[in-house]
Amino acid sequence: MDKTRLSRRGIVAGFMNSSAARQIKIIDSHTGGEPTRIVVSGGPDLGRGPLDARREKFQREFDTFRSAIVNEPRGSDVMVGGLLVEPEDKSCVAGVIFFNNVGYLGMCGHGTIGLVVTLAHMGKINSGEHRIETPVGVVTATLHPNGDVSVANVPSWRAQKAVAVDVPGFGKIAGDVAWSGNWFFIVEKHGQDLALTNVDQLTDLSWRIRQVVNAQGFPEVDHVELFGPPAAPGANSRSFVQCPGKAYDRSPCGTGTSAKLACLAADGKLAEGATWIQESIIGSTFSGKFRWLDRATGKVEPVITGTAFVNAEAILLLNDEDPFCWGIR
Ligand code: PYC
Repeated sequence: MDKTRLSRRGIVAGFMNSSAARQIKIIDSHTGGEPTRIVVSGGPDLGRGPLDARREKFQREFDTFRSAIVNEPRGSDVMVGGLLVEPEDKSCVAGVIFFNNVGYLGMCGHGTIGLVVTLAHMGKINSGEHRIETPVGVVTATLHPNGDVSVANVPSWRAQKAVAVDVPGFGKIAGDVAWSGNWFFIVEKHGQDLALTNVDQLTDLSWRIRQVVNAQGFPEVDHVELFGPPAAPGANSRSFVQCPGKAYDRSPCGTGTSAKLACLAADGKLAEGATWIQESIIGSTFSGKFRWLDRATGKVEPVITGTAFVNAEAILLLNDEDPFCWGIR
């Protein structure tokens, strides 16, 4: 019997024969409050080859699958998915392609921490160092004996300092453009209270910033990060990070913290190896530090450390006859 599809004949006495639907095995976790859904099996076959090419194939041929996994009614705007794939680089324990409610990510820091804890939960890795392949390069993750995970991210740098933009309704704002596996616009002076009670205003401001930054010669920037004073004891800074699909990151954002570290390094505001504690808008924290790769180009290797918890193992059922099977988009 073909168990990959459910036909009308599978509807018996008002309930569906769900065993006949396409089955997708997932493991969910959250890292500092930000969810990650790893697709363990049942995902599209993207073949072999470099992960950036496989990500393109994912987008070109299987984008409905992305939406089915992370969008409502199974997911939400804040959910980040990760498709587990065979790595091309055999020194890696896994390959992963991260995606969200609107598209694909180069790297995802909170997602990599979630992936590492997921792989440990599956019995695939023990504590120690593990290389993981992403579409933008290999990252090295360390699962510590206490369950924390450190991720040495891809080379990161500030591409442009103090880009001035005129934001409708908010006025002139300046920010830095930085790469850390995703492109960020990083703003220190914005006049906003970085509080959960102010999320609607922060969302509105960040979205407007992104539109003007994109129009002003940086079409690649799809994450906006606002920084301010911390609330958590011992933290250096608090942030609000807006993701490409307008949801805000509940974690301090691994690639966002990496981009911030690259800017701090470029400004000489943080010494190589010194610890930076980044707090999220909900009060969760990552610790970060960096190592210089090339002072001339400003390239650093950021390392971020955080904690994730596995909170679900499930089989998603994709039934073509469900009008919202492929997600609400
Ligand atoms: O942790 O890098 C991150 C991230 C990117 C988007 C959401 N989280």
